[in-house]
Amino acid sequence: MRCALDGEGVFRITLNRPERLNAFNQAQHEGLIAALQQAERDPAVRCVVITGEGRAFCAGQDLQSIGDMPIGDLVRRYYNRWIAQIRSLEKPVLAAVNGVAAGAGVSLALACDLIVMAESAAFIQAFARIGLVPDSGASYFLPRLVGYHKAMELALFGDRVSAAEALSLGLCNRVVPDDQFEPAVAEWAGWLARGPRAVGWIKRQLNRGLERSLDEVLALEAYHQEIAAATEDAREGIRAFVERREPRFTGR
Ligand code: T3D
Repeated sequence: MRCALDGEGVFRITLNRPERLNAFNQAQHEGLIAALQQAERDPAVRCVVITGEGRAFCAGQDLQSIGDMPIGDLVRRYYNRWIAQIRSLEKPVLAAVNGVAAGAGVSLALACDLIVMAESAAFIQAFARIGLVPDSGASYFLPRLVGYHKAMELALFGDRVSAAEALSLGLCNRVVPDDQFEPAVAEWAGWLARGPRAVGWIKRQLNRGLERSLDEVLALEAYHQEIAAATEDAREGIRAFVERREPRFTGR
């Protein structure tokens, strides 16, 4: 796992086991959990990018070194933990899917708030192909994104979904030619890092919107609007609109 924070507040987490297509072993799980904790605690971090080293994003569980831990414990202790961390982190998390993602590697991307795919990247719901079931949130994310029947097709057949098809299915936000991938990721990440204090509340609202009743979401929106309106960034945003210029947000 490699982590780097740039001057704009973009914290880049790079899965770094390219010889195994960045498949998860215990050290990689622990590295990702620690990196996400660091992103949560450090106020200088304004946006997180998760990507893979080499030609793959992530091939899911390392099938050559599952270790001694019972699989249920492995899922509960590691996969469930970092999926929940990504969703509850009140900072935007961008998946930069540089290459193929399989199994829990797809779930890692789908748990993120925005997904940019390189044109040559692909998603594979590999679980059933090896006799396992979707985990790490795949059963939650997939039907919400593509509908029940398409989710069943993807989960049961495990076919390779190209980046272009992923885009048309709503499984990613954007597909970029391979030679423009890094600049496109940097542009989006920089824009997110320069966003207002309200970004974390927007993320919380949309997550609640997936699960809660309309009444509960309306109440949460009203509460967040109260505290968002009291931030320096909201004052700056309104001032910038009146003065016909771009706002300069500071995250306060
Ligand atoms: O089990 C539990 O603990 C529960 C949790 C489950 C979560 C899951 O993620 S289950 C799903 C696990 N993942 C897979 O089933 C995907 C396995 N990999 C593939 O199907 C293919 O590698 C890809 C479609 C991703 C890419 O294919 P290709 O042809 O581009 O590459 P390759 O030749 O298959 O792989 C390149 C190397 O990476 C190769 O090693 P080698 O021969 O060069 O030494 C291959 O063994 C290795 N590799 C790829 N994926 C994994 C892997 N090694 C270990 N684990 C992997 N998942």
